[in-house]
Amino acid sequence: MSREPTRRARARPTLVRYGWFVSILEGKLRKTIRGTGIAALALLSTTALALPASAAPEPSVTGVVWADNDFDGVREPGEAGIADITIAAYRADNTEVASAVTNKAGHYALKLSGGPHKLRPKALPYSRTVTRPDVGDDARDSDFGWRGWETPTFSCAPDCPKFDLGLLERKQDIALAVAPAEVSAGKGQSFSVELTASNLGTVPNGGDWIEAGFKEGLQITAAEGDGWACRVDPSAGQYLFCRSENDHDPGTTRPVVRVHLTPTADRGDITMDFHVAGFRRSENVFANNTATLRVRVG
Ligand SMILES: [Ca+2]
Ligand SMILES: [Ca+2]
Ligand SMILES: [Ca+2]
Repeated sequence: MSREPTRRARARPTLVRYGWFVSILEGKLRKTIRGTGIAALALLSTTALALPASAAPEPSVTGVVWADNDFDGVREPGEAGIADITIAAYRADNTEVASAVTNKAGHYALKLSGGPHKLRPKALPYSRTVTRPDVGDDARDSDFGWRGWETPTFSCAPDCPKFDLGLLERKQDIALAVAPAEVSAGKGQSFSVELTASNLGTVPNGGDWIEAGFKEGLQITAAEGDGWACRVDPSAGQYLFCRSENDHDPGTTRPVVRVHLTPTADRGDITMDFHVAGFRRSENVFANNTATLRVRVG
């Protein structure tokens, strides 16, 4: 016969300890509920027996939602937590599996097991938006993406990751600049200028367009730029219309649009306004949405 202990024998010390643990629990419970009846005792004994099995805590995904006042994507001292923001967990097919509301300090905790999951704020007040994601130091940066406001997909096996979310004021602001802004040219003498659209706000744009109206004495002959689709049509109300559907993140500029022009007047002081606007929202209320070109002819 082998001298190796059998599987059952090896397991016995654990069972003995387990039995002792249950006995202690039941003893305490009996003291506590003395006189409350056999039925209650039986119920509580069952509860006590179940305790060791559920002793391992369920994994939680945690994080903090904070006010990223300086829009740098990381949390500094003085940037407070934000309460009452609902963070929800979703399966890949967008079925919601859990949600939690941030406390006074901005902290949330979602009990989750398995995966894959992703997190998303369930709704944000309209005045707020999500700060720039994943700028570096993961212990302090915001982890929810700009497109869709979602975290990467993750699994809680064995531990859940930590996801923080920086919020700031929603500000939509696209600026347009023209260079050079002043040109001197004779009749029939072609020249070109460059238009630059910048996102000065806190919200990524899905697309922008630039336009200019007809102006007596100054002809637009062509326009082009990387990622831009341009149309030049003097017979239309929009002399120039260029659109780009590439993403335009806050703090960045799009590739320039080069506009080719030719004076048709003998002489004069002509101004032409170019405007920029963003897709899917009105972006025509800011003064810097317009760039003015001045052409001295003659
Ligand atoms: Ca910050
Ligand atoms: Ca990160
Ligand atoms: Ca982080």
